[in-house]
Amino acid sequence: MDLKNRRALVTGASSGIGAATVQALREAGAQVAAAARRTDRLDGDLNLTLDVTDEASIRTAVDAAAADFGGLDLVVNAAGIMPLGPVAGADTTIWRRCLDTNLLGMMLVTHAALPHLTGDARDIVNISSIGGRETYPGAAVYHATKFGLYGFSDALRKELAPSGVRVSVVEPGYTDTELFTSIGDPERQAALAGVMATQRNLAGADVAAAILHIVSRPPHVLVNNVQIRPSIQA
Ligand code: 8X3
Repeated sequence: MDLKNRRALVTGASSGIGAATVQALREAGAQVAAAARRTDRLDGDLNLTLDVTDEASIRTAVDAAAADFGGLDLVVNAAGIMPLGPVAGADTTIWRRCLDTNLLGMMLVTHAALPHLTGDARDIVNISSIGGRETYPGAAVYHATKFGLYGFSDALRKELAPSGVRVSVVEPGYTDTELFTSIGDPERQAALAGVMATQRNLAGADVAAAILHIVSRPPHVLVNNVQIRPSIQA
């Protein structure tokens, strides 16, 4: 797969699907700006500090990537957290953080990047989840963000189609990442980690391979959504 001449920005690039995507895109020849709060863990051609809950940080990072590469062709919104726990009695500050990270952060990164998407093949890939289509008790706020991501992306795809910018949503199931321990109720996290340890989950690289497939299609092919899950989650 040859992605030479593609200039990419990946958020959430310090771990999990974001980090695997940085690696896969670079191996395919793309120039990659890796962005996250934890810059010591980044491995891009360009490493940028980015807190997606902070609009000024978003504008600074996106503008820096575009300035360094002379524009952008591809944005992968992979920053995300998953609070676990019931709605009743929840710490609502965590709700705000989840909405700001998973939903508003993705929207603002996209907004900041759009004027810089100047190449011939241009893509926005938003990382959702099986949890953007199906729900489980104890993850209501996470589901709200991922259902919201789907709605935003679906409408944006129609808005941008005439301009040639493609918008795709990737919906992974259980993936071995830090997502499940990102925030929230430690007991539920431990229970989920226990379940995940007993089964063969996706690796970040499995999801990155789906992203590479999407962005390497010829311009007349638009992949709306890819749902990908471990076989045991069928
Ligand atoms: C989390 C994956 O399968 O629990 O985004 O919804 S799943």
